[in-house]
Amino acid sequence: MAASSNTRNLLRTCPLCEAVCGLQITLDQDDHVVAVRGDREDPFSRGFLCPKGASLGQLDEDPDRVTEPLILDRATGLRRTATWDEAFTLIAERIPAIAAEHGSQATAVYLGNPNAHTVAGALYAPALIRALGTKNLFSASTADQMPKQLASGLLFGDPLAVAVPDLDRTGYLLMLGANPLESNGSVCTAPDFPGRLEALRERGGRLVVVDPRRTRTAEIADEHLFIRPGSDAYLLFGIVQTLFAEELVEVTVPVNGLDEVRAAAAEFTPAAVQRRTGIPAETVVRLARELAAAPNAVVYARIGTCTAEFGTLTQWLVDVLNVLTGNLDTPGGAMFATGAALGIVRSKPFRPGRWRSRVRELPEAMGEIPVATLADEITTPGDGQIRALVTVAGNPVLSAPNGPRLDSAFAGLEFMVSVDRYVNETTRHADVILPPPRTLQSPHYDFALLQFAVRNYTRYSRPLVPLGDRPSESEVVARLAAAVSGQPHGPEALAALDEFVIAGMLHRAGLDERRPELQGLTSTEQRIDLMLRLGPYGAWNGGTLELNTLLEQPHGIDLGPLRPRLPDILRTASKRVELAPPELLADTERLRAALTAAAPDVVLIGRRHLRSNNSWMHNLPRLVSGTNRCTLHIHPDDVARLGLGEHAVVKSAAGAVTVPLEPTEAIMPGVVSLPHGWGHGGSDQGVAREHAGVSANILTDDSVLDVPSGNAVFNGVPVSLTPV
Ligand SMILES: Nc1nc2c(c(=O)[nH]1)N[C@H]1C(S)=C(S)[C@@H](COP(=O)(O)OP(=O)(O)OC[C@H]3O[C@@H](n4cnc5c(=O)[nH]c(N)nc54)[C@H](O)[C@@H]3O)O[C@H]1N2
Ligand SMILES: Nc1nc2c(c(=O)[nH]1)N[C@H]1C(S)=C(S)[C@@H](COP(=O)(O)OP(=O)(O)OC[C@H]3O[C@@H](n4cnc5c(=O)[nH]c(N)nc54)[C@H](O)[C@@H]3O)O[C@H]1N2
Ligand code: SF4
Ligand SMILES: [Mo]
Repeated sequence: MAASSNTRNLLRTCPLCEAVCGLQITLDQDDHVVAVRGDREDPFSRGFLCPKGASLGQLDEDPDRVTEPLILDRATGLRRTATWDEAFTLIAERIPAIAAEHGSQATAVYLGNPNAHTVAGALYAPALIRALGTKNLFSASTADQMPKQLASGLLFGDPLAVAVPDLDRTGYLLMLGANPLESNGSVCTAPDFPGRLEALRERGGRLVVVDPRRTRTAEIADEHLFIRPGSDAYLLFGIVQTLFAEELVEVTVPVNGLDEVRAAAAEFTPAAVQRRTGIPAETVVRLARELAAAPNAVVYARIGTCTAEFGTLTQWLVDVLNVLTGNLDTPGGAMFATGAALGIVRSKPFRPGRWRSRVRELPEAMGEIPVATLADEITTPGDGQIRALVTVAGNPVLSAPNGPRLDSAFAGLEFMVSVDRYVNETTRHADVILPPPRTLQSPHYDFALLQFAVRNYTRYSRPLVPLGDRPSESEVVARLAAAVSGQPHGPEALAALDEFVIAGMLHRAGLDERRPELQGLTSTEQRIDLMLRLGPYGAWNGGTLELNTLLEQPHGIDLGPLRPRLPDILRTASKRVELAPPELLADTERLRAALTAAAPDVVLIGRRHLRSNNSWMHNLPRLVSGTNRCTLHIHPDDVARLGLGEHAVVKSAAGAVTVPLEPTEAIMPGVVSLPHGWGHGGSDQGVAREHAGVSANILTDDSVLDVPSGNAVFNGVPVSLTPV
């Protein structure tokens, strides 16, 4: 549709999930969104759009969102609006004082998921962490993909070197614990994931889905295998064992540790693991043969297998299998993307566990401490107890295990700041809430997600709507960083920080004198320009890309299919893939011990729905309308066996909830599923409150972790069910 005289069509990347779809947004003369369509000329997303992307306009101007800084009066529990100066001045009074009295370890940061989708999160949150000078860094990563990053760090020497399935060229995809028909894909950036799976099948390829539920993705697969929650490492070990036993191993990349892997797998024969997984031994043997025989094949596993008791072992075995079948770093196998913007250049091999958390002595990974121990660090007295917390784009009360414990821990903080667009279950505890502007007022570049893309691609979007007199989110976070470290925290803090970063990058590249050549309207854009120029395709690195190239091609630029990256991408000391890292071999003991453990009668897992996104899209009537989504999926046999009615009380070691049941044969007997991100009873969001639901993280247990990564365990939680 052409824009009428009163409207205009603009282009922007969708920031709502990892699929990075190009959008064409129609705005009226007052900058309100009239329509959102998929951008057909985007070479990567080719017009794909999902219901969330279509709702971007309503989300952007949700009447319940926060538009001005809010300051909480703790005595009355009331919030008042404040000016930006007032808000930053209060922060500058409080946080440096707490750090001066109790040390910088008394401060902490929690970064939530949308930081992976904002320029502010990518470019300015690191400055905030540095400014606080604390090792108390927590994020949604330890409730999500940390096991994958830890395994990649140990295998390849770099936790950012994550191999993704080469979806468009593979002939065989074994997918575990992912449901891209609802999620649109994760740690595998692939707009129109459903269409790409369809294309795989159309070209004669095979899709096998392993999931305790027959999901929408399982429905379109050639084969679906039900698996007992938390047992994927056993299944993958069974396949590894078969490959060795049948001499099907064919390694095509330089590796160390092959013999150690063979020895570790020896006892996990398909027959030995079948009781634990529920998958017959002959199926495991067949999967091994199929993976070995396919001209190209790839194993991909996601959140269902990460947020589980053996998350890191599972993620490790995924790439072990990709290596053993000759499918790592080859077209149609598991490959590494080449993002256009210069990322973090690691010189030394990745090493986890450089320090431990204070209370539970959990190892750090990538500078982070597990979010599952955030409540411990706030509530346990002593030197280094967290007294001040900054959250940016996160809702850990609903997203972290044992959320109610965090809820009361946050209430006991001396001072809390949240950068967020809503007053929600987490930010209601904040002394100061600093809102980001509208999404359409923010620039967009996918620094992280394009490193995990199934095709090399780049796209930059300028803000579509002017900021007016309010700060960008980048400025908010830059000023916050200044305020917490006692620096001048006016608007000039943003350019000052950018100049500092740009000068450092230019200096390291030996290009100091080229500062005047950087382009862009803002200092943020000049940083992006520099990252593009120094990146793998960059004008200052033998290529042609710079910000202007991207501005001239607003639909995005296709940079071609994934290319082999080994050995350059390796940061291991040996410059080989370290197939048998000692940390992971050690953890196989835990797996071995659990092989014969008694299985709980019923276990809980999660699930996602296309119209929902974690905890923060439940305030849009068009996304929450229709049937209640916060129901417990349960097999009808279990309903009968346990004598349940329409509702049940679900109890775990951590807590109990009452939920409506949704009996379905699409879930295994002995497994129940509840989506997370609900439980908005105390929310300030009117629509979300009407569709409150209950939080799955009342049931999840913060004392149970994936040991190597410290990642939260959301799947395979033992529960009992009783009638209401
Ligand atoms: N039981 C269970 N728990 C889970 C999961 C599960 O599968 N099961 N999944 C886990 C996973 S994978 C994740 S990633 C985490 C997510 O954990 P979190 O990131 O803590 O939670 P979200 O619900 O994504 O909250 C995002 C917050 O960012 C705010 N926000 C949205 N856009 C912006 C923006 O542009 N700027 C700013 N400043 N704020 C913004 C929203 O209002 C909301 O408060 O949850 C985890 N928790
Ligand atoms: N619509 C929508 N899209 C989203 C999100 C959302 O909330 N809603 N969240 C975004 C985020 S933050 C993330 S991280 C991604 C996640 O993206 P995905 O990884 O695709 O997430 P899910 O759709 O939850 O699919 C996980 C699947 O794992 C299965 N599962 C549970 N336990 C096990 C197990 O032990 N073994 C196996 N093999 N399977 C298991 C579940 O039944 C479920 O079908 O989605 C992103 N996209
Ligand atoms: S799939 Fe993800 S990126 Fe694409 S329109 Fe939907 S929410 Fe946006
Ligand atoms: Mo996530």
